Amino acid sequence: MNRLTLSEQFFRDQASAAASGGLSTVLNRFSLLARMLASEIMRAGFVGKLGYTGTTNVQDENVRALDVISNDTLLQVFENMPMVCGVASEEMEEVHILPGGESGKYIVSVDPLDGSGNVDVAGQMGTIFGIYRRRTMSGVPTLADFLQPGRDLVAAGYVLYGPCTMLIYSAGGPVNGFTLDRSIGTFFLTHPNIQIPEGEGSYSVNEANESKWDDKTKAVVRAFRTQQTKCGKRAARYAGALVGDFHRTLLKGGIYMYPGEVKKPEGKLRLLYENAPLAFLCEKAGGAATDGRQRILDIVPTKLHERTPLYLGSKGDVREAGAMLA
Ligand code: FBP
Repeated sequence: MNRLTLSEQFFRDQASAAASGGLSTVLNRFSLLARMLASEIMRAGFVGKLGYTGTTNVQDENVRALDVISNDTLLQVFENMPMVCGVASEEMEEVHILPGGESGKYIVSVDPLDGSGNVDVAGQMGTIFGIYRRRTMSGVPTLADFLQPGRDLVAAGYVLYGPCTMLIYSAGGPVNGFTLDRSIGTFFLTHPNIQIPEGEGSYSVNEANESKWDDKTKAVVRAFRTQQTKCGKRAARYAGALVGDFHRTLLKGGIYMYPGEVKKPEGKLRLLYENAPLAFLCEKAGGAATDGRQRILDIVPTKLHERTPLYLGSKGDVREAGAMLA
């Protein structure tokens, strides 16, 4: 079967986005990063890279060897790449200015290895990325170049490392899914123009956190759990990796929730390189994404590692959750 390759699709998107030519090159770098990390994850068990480094990151989370490897690989892939001037990463406290990228017109925000807690149980993991045009014209990018709302994303996507490696992205048009043929190291189009189903699927939330939620949040989750929602019955599914839970929701429908807590109203997930890129994809696929009250894509970050609650998935599900939280 003559399947479209990822590179061919990038060029088509670049033409339709009237992009200057840099965008497809930047997207191709994420394809390279995906293939490199897929290989690292496959070998981690054999080369003793499953464990912790003994350090903590800016999120005050224990850092695993693969977290460091993923971030180092990200920086390698974008070094000496004149289209990109800077990188924001979950694993780095400050933005990373790329040497020689001063004239680059894009910045990237990345969660290099999402769901890294799954690494030693061979669970799903992922990489999440967003691509913005810088706001300043040239020179060293400023924080303002990174603190942009998701509605200004030029492109966003994620890589899913699971039984197969997939790359799903949108450059402003349809959401297209590509599957890696490891034998030749090429991604092929397998899921064209993904549209999130309505009225079916699963609800996905870590219910062990229930005692930390306020009453309205408890009521929302209880309604889904007891199949009392107006938007239809849902199965319970939770992979413990945002990319895996979102990918299932995108293809099968339903809702993913990471609510805020009474003592941590901002929740756990990060706006810039987790919530906004996935919200961008979710809306392009016909779904919705909020923090429980407002559209994720309208939230302007004030800090690089800002967190927000996250409700994303089928429009009807997210709307019903929002109505109960109001
Ligand atoms: P990182 O692994 O990139 O820190 O992402 C956070 C995350 O692992 C998500 O992938 C996942 O959805 C969530 O945390 C799981 O959190 P919890 O263990 O509290 O349910």
